[in-house]
Amino acid sequence: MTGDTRTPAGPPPAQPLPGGTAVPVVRGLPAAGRCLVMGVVNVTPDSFSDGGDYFAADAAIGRGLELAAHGADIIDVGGESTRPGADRIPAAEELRRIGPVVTGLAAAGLTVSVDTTRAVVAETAVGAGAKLVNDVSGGLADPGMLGFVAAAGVPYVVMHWRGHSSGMQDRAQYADVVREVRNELRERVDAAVAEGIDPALIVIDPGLGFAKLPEHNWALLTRLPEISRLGGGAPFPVLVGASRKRFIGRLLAAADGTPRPFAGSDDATVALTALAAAAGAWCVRVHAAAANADAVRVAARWRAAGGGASSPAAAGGDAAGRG
Ligand code: PMM
Repeated sequence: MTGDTRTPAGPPPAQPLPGGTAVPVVRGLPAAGRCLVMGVVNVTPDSFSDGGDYFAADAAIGRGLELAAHGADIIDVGGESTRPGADRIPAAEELRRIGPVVTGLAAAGLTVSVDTTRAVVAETAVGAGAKLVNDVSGGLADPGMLGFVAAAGVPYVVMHWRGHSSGMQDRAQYADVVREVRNELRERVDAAVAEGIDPALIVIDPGLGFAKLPEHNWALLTRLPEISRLGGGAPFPVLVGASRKRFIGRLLAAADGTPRPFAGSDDATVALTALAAAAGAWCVRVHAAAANADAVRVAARWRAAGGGASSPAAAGGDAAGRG
């Protein structure tokens, strides 16, 4: 077991709420005193729920503006589909897809995140105004990624990942999913810090649906405070990406077992947003913003009134659960 790597910079500062609870603040990103909402713009022809809808740059920029108008605090722009089984695209194509969209949304004054595993794409996006690098591989896919992020000094999402989408579901094998995801995330955080990334700029993400079966996703969702501490120490901010994922469709399956299509899973996504935010999540990544923006406000008020886990730190390691 490795030690707490955040001692040089300490845990991320927290913003107090009326009830004594706190949500983490990440330097350079919005601080709202509540869980943030990240709206998704997939500039892809083949993403799971919205593939093809925003493939043209104008449509993607319009969608980003609409999500912001609906209450998204951050707009996450991605050019490569990560749905299970997806094949990779060349970096040049990924750059062609996201470049004008990041430029357009940043020029409009929005806080833009780039969803990429490639250093060259992250670098171009940050040059075009992106404020956050969201790397679903946690630095595993491209050996140049951690060095770039360290040099750029931008916030970085380290997601739990076990391999590219084409074969990842074969890797959904765990004896204790929470412990293993936590330990694997800690290894990636340690690697990021060793490359020079400021621990206060690191956000962690359990990677729902990435090398995970539904039962793995549910176990991770219910133990976010424990995951945020990576097994010990002060909590990292946690990003949760449950929106429209297949495990929700399976939960809501018809009587004959047919999974609910993603378009019918937005209400359940909102329910998960409220639960995750009440448990202390820093941000939720969602495809539809308005109802999720309401849900994070409900959760903030809930926490301020003393409901739910009081903070990730307070609840960490409480395996017995809370009543
Ligand atoms: N999920 C997808 C893409 N990017 N990024 C983070 N940090 N966390 C996630 O869970 C995540 C992600 C896949 O979802 P989509 O293709 O339906 O948008």
